[in-house]
Amino acid sequence: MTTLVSDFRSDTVTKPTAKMRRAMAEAEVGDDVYGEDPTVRRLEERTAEVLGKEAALFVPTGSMGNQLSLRVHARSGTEVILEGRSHIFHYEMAGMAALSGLLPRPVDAPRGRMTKEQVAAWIRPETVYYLPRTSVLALENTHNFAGGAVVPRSVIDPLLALAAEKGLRTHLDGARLWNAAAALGVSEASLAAGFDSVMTCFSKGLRAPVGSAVAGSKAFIAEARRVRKLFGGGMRQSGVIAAAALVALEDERQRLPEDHVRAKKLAEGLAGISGISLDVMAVETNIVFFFLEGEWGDSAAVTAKLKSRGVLAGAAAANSIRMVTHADVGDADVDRALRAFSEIAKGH
Ligand code: TLP
Repeated sequence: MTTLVSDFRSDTVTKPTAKMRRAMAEAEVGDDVYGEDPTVRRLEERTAEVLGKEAALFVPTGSMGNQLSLRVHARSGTEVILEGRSHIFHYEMAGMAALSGLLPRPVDAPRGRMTKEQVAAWIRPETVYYLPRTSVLALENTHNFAGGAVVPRSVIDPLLALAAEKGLRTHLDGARLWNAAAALGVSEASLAAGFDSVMTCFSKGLRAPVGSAVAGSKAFIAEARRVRKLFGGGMRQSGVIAAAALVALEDERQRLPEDHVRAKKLAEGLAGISGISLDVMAVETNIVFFFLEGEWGDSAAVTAKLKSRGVLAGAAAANSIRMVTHADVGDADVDRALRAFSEIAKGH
């Protein structure tokens, strides 16, 4: 697909498909705060099934899903262990502190893969009464700011075993769990197994206009429903948006490998340009992170030059850029982006 602008800022920019729009127009709805929206109920049941959990709850955003999960799992004044570049830590407005009185304890892990030893070192000893308690261990899969890195079961299992041994609750930020499952060729349920709660988004690579879900035990979801209301997320005829999310869930997962192939192609092209530092092997899903060296200068200036060539990319830090592939960028957009980078590198 060739468009006027090639938008690689995020997979959140995807527009709903014609089928989603039709489903939205025709959705059977009711007041979901009264539990009367049949489309929301269908989405929740189907999501629980796909994630291998007892129940699920539709929430407006991934951030709300993460934050309400932490609120349900942890008492105020306790600590949450999570990866240092995780979305919950960096991009949710210090939500766990502001909304739930929780203190994050970040662990820096390459590729977002925390080890049992790293996490064990941050768990507070129950025997010392004057230390805060550790309540939750949170993982992210795929790990967005580790470049869409996949976290396999070989990394997850020892962490969940440690959490069980130490009595911690576990949460998975699976905003892009769909991409992790596609990249590994396994089911989403197999990657969600063992976590007390899982958040996932329909609004990213799956192209729904709005919406995420949390899943877990029936008891967890009953509490999560209360906290969703507390956080202002009780929605009314939300079947209108759940209808699009249902189409996303059924139709869009099989398409994700295409995005991964394009991300790889983009990464290979970029790695061949002088002054761009990028590990092509580390590109496992739809996110490409890279660093600019030498002559390139500031990433904000580079993204401005890209924009004037019809290519949108995200300046992730002073010298790094994030580009994300999705359904609304095709091969021609990748070519255009690579052409734009080559021109900028040559100083044209
Ligand atoms: N990620 C967005 C930005 O907020 C960075 C993006 O463009 O990638 N968990 C993960 C891993 C995420 O990447 C995101 C959104 C969220 C949670 C939050 O989802 P929303 O935006 O629905 O609150």
